[in-house]
Amino acid sequence: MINMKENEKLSILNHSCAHLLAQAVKHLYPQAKFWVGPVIEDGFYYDIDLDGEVIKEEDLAVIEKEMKKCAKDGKRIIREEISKKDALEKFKDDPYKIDLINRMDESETIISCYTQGDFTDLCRGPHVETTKELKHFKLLKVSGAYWKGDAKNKMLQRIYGVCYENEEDLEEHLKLIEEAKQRDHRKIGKDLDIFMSHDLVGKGMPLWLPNGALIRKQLENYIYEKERKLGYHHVYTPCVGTVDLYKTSGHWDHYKENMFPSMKVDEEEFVLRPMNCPHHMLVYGNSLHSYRDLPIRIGEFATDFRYEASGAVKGLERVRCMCQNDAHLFVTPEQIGEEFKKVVSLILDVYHDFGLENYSFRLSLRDKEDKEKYFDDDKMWDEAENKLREVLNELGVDYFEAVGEAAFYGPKLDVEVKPAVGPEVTLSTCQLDFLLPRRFDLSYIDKDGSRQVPVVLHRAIFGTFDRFTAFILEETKGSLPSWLAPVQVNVIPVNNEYHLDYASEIKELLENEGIRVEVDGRNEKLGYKMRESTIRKIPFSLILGNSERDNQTISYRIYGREETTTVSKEEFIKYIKEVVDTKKLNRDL
Ligand code: TSB
Ligand code: ZN
Repeated sequence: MINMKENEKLSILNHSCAHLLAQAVKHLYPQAKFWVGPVIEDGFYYDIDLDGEVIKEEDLAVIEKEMKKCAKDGKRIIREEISKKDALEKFKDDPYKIDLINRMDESETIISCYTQGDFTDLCRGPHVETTKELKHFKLLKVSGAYWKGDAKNKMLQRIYGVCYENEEDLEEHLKLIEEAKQRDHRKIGKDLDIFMSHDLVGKGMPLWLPNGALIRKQLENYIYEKERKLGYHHVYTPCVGTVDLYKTSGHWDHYKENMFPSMKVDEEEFVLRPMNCPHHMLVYGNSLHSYRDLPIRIGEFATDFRYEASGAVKGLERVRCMCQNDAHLFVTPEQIGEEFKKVVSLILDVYHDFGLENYSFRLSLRDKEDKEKYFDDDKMWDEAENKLREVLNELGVDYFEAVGEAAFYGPKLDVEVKPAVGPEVTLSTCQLDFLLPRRFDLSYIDKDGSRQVPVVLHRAIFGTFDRFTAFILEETKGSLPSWLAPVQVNVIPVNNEYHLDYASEIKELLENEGIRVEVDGRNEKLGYKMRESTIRKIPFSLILGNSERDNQTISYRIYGREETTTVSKEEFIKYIKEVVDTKKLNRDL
């Protein structure tokens, strides 16, 4: 999709279309007041205050019609420049415009307005010459948006739209939107019974249904084995901590706005934890360590709670209750490079296993000039940053350097992915930390007997099981590799009367081999059951009729393929076991 913000012509077109939208809304809803109407990556929006009236999706067509009518008039779009004083007078009845004017830079003594027909809006421009140029547009959706993005403010209505130079480009855009909708994990998650939400549980608190729980369990087993082989030690720690714990870690001062409020129980004041680092610091500190013991890798599949804005929560991708695939690695300063390399290698290894290719690395570094944000130890920062760069170059991975984006406690590497809908998100992360071990007074005894402070690497390979599951559902469009699929084999007897026994026998054989299998013994036509198997995206559908029963064979069809293959039942068992055990990707079947 073209980035509208980066294409000057499309940007002007979309911005002008936002004005056209406002003009049409003003005709239909005379009480409307307008906040801002910017161009975004994939079109434009306008935030509107309708004084209590609510615009629904079905109203968009009516607004669109009015827009077409306004555009047809072919009014010239006229720019006018006025003084700040005159602008304040002109818009005196519009608190939103007054707010905008007052927020303008002192240097902006001249303010521009654009008028088309009966509609004038405050705007820097530029715009198209006449409204006639606005022909190929579409309104896409409407949602609530707090004024200035602050939940304490009034809820405005945000109408989204898009505008192109020609109909073909618009059609192409709408097709991509439709495809993205189909690929959205919220739709797949619902269609395949993977997760649900309920108001009684709360926003951003998804419930994993049996199918989702099966997927998650496979992910857990998979990464647990990888980590165990790499020398990780897994722990279980409570998903609450006292406020004092988070004061010690510094989260209480620096991360409080992302935390749920505290609760008092007897004499203790608890918070639901937003991160697991403090608990793992205490686990490390529970025993004495020599330099010989390091690196020490403490892992946990740990539940965390974070306050995410209600407008930001999204399916499994952005939740308020999440489970991190977390670990904290305690290393000597000399071990930073080697350990970081192991983490990046693990990330690459895992992404390879899942066949993921659409991701990018982002290395966040400090801004050397910003002495306030970053703790002042240039030597330590330089060494660490150089080491991370070195490792990435050695591994031959491409990465983007984001200067000034490091946390105050150290540089980090993130893996970014693009969901079907919405902006990029971080999946894996590896963050260096020089401060936290100090705050917890952690140490190890060095070669010379001195007491040294370890460096910590925070890392999450899947990020959270929640976000990773969302992503993998979108990447595979719900057609998961067999080892992850909740049901791996669907056995379909051609005719229940004659073939159900054989189907049940095959089911038992497969089950004994650890395969997740179901028999579709409903009294429905074969075609119907096959279609259903496809809708459920089950990797293998077995079709068992007379020939299969009499010859003790199996005919199977792989999801998304046309052909049916017939093999002996022993051969099939061997085959499916190999597919599952080697975690074969669907494209390699
Ligand atoms: C890696 N303390 C570190 C940890 O040791 C930490 O918490 N890092 S984090 O804040 O970046 O979170 C780890 C990962 O959790 C992120 O990379 C991201 O993939 C995932 N994540 C963060 N917020 C959410 C959320 N609201 N919903 C789902 N996943 C999330
Ligand atoms: Zn951490």
